[in-house]
Amino acid sequence: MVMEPPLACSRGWRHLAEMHRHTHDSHAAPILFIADLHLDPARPAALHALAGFLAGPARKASALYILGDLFEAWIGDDARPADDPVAPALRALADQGTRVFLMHGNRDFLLGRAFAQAAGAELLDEPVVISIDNERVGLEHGDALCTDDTAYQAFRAQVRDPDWQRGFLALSVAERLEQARAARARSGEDMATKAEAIMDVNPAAVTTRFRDLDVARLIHGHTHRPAMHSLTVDGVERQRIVLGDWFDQGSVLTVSDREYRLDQVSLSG
Ligand code: LP5
Ligand code: MN
Repeated sequence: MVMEPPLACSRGWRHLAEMHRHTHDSHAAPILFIADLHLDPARPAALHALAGFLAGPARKASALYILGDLFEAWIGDDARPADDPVAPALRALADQGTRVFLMHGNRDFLLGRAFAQAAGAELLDEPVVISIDNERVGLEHGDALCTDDTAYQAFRAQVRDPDWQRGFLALSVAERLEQARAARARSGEDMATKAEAIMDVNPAAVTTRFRDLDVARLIHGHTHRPAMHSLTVDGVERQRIVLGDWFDQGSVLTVSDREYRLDQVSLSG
């Protein structure tokens, strides 16, 4: 008779296997994190800076984590431009030995397996827990932490629904572009009326996340407010690191020799 392993045990093994894929030693090689590049042909400076970063410092890293909003807008892998320079640049990095991980943001939640495969990258669900120097570290885009922004959270729930996504992806590219344009316009109007605090993370949501994931650090983007925050949760000192966007300059978090460093990257030259 074959005995089924108890559920908790099989979950445990899956969890261990997942952790193993994401176990890093920052003394061996740096681990890099970026987010919110909002790549768009209309802003070639960010694209150029990314290309330099991928062909330069990223090659010395063991892993590059891209925590959402790599693209300004993504309406489906089938609409990827034939001359897209991003996937080949990521693939070249992956091919020389840096593992590339890709997480969805609120602009590119429709990035799919076809893009990931072309980029030599692995798509990650969020939030995810990785291990760096034997410390648990949580990663997510950051939009889910903005719980005071109820209009956005309703929009998020809709567009993250698999049925909605299937319906949207079945539309023509022209129809999808039009809907994306309308959503951007509406979002811009709404944001102009929202208080800054509403568009930042909610402290209680942050506390809950630290508790649920049981992590020493949480790394995210989305708010475009780069910072390293210290906070205490359940009597334990923790750190929340917010990556910046790539509008006026780039933003890269490097973990090396146990040190966490948030640097700006020049977009010129
Ligand atoms: O992106 P950012 O940082 O500027 O603003 C976000 C929130 N806005 C969004 C909306 C996206 O920008 C829309 C573009 C998605 C790209 C293409 C995807 C595929 C198409 C989807 C088509 C429906 O994420 C903003 C937050 C802000 O961050 C800070 O956290 O406040 O949230 C909003 O502004 C949401 C609005 O308040 C409510 C929803 C508006 C959209 C309504 C849909 C209309 C579609 C019409 C189609 C016929
Ligand atoms: Mn975002």
